[in-house]
Amino acid sequence: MNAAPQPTPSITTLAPTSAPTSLTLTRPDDWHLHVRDGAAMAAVVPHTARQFGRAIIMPNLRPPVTSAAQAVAYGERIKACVPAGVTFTPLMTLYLTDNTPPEEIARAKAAGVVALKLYPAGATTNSDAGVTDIRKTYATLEAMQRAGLPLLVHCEVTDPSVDIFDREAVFIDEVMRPLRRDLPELKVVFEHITTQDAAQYVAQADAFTAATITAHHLLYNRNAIFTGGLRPHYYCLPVLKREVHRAALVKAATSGSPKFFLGTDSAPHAAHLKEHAAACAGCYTALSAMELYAQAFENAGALDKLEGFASFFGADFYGLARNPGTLTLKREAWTLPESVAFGDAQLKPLEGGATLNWKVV
Ligand code: OTD
Ligand code: ZN
Ligand code: ZN
Repeated sequence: MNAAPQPTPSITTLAPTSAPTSLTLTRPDDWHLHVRDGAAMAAVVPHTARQFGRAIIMPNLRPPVTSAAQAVAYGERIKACVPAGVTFTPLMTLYLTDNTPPEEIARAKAAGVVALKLYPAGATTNSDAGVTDIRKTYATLEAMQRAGLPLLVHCEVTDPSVDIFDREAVFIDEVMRPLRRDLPELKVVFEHITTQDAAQYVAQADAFTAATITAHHLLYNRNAIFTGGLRPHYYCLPVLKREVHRAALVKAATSGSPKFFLGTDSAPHAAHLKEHAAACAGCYTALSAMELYAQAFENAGALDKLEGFASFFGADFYGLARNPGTLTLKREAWTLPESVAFGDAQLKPLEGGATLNWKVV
């Protein structure tokens, strides 16, 4: 059934006069982040390190990060981009392929790698080396289950005959349910959920299954991509869905359930490759991540639920200590820059040029 057309949600609403003017949280973590490499990485890492104590670093470089040794080297390159005096720890992941040897899991665990990432081949940016059939990886997944290393999953089928708006829901039945049946004690994170189907699936699953939710999927429905012209900065994968799904994600994120936690999926691309006939997928939100989440939670009247979502539940699921220290946001109108330097290119943050209500102090 088609819902009535909905306006694109405006991210800012007027706060009631009784609303808090500042918000102090245990220092949050970002459980899903892309930082790229080289000069691009040097431009974006400080944005995340300013707000978050840790971030799970996605391994979809070219070539992908497939071994423990590559992950350790990449982690060192990231640490070299953290501004002096700032404490920030990148949490490294490996890119699962059809050929990841089960023996790599012990090496990964020993090297401090925290998870492996499953990209169905062709599902998103730099996923060509991804998994063609999950059953090919079962010996490695069994080693992960034994080692307690979580599997992070981009949950979309890639069959071109499946409508792009249905790919997540179809993945639940075709891949997720069999996976959960075959490896019930493998910790699995359903990354960047975008549908009511996924929110319900995760809410009803057992404690071995959790999900991350991005700020952009909480703030916008798919109308945002088509408002006043084609808007490539709102294009990401999995693509924004209709309003009923956005509302379900807000309900999940603000429910207080420890199965849902913060993962920005901030995915920087040079502006000229976003504003292109074949625009790259990905929204850059790291520059104002906590400000965007605070707005989404405030719009839902649930600022009191932000700390669990941003600072507690992810660490608890991964079996890591919660961060020491705090982060304070102030209610203060400020204008997000339209663009920032990105190596030799420019990077346009989502909502660049807009006025935000919350500001990280
Ligand atoms: N989605 N873009 C990217 C990754 C994510 O699926 C994702 O995790 C990217 O550019 O790396 C995007 O739209
Ligand atoms: Zn993904
Ligand atoms: Zn991602």
